[in-house]
Amino acid sequence: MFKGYLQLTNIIMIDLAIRFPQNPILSPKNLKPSQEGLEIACLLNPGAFVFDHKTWLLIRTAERPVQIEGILSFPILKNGAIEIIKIETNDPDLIATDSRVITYKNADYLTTLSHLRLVCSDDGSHFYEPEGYPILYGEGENETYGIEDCRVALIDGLYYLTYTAVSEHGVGVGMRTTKDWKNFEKKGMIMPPHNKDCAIFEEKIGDKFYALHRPSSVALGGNYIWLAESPDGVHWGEHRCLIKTRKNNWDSKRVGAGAAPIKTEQGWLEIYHGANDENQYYLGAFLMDLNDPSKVIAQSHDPIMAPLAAYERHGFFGEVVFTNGHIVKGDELIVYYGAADEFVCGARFSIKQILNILNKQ
Ligand code: MAN
Repeated sequence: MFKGYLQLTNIIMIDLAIRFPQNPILSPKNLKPSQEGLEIACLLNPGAFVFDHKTWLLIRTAERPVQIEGILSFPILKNGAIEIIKIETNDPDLIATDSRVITYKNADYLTTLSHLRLVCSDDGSHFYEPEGYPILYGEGENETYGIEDCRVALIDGLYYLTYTAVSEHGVGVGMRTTKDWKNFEKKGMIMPPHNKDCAIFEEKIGDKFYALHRPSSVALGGNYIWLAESPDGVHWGEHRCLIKTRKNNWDSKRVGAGAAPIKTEQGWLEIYHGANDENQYYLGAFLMDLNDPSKVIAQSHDPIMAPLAAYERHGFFGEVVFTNGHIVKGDELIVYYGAADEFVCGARFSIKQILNILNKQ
């Protein structure tokens, strides 16, 4: 049974997504763990880009040791090497109610350690691991709990990778750049904790770079989408709040940008995720002014995609559709997404159809 929004509306929902018939296009069993003793628990939330005439995905690959009854074990990075932490599941100091995160003796940990894996495809639906390209791992003290959910923006021949960098210090936005996907330049943490879901516009407006990002505020404020400007794509300022959560709606608890905004005649179209109080994740859309993206012109009232398919409802963390990667081909928007935090899937949308359902602000 669906919880929350879907139950409230009490209707059989359909959405605007035309799911790939071969979904999920990649599951944990399709790739090899990065080292012996680990298993891939989830393949999810791929960044997407075109390189060398192929479609590429940069997939969040979440690993953990093969679990043994009565013991919860998970990896962290220490001095570049993997260290396994083991806790007895009946330990009174352990809080493990969410499959993604645990609290032990007042410290928070992730149950899996994520790295980023490259796969490519000639047809956009059958992907394979190419030879000679690196796996991207967390590096340094801000990435000891892994790197996740990478957005890829191509600007003037340079790919900007913005990803979630996790460590005991918190969750922030890390950046690396590359031209050839073999050599990478590290730009460090560009937005400090708590921040994630950073999507850079693939074109400068005036002479400035723009990005959407999602700081979280615990007391005042919330999990809202903000806009920032930059002279060089690395250093960000002039932050402005654009999109807030909406009470009693599918995006009541948190919202966050998907991949780079899509340039249309009507404005910059952004696909975003929204989660409700039951932690169900949906996709929606909003439109920003072409010349001044701090002006939101329109937003979807209902989701454009809901976790309806079995592989979106059941998995590592069920009832989730989450995107941080897409490819645009004329009116066709191919959204790559993580389903139930466990599988990589694809869906097609018509950009015109999305624009048509947006409500003017
Ligand atoms: C949330 C979820 C997890 C993720 C952590 C850290 O708990 O999105 O999937 O691992 O944040 O980013």
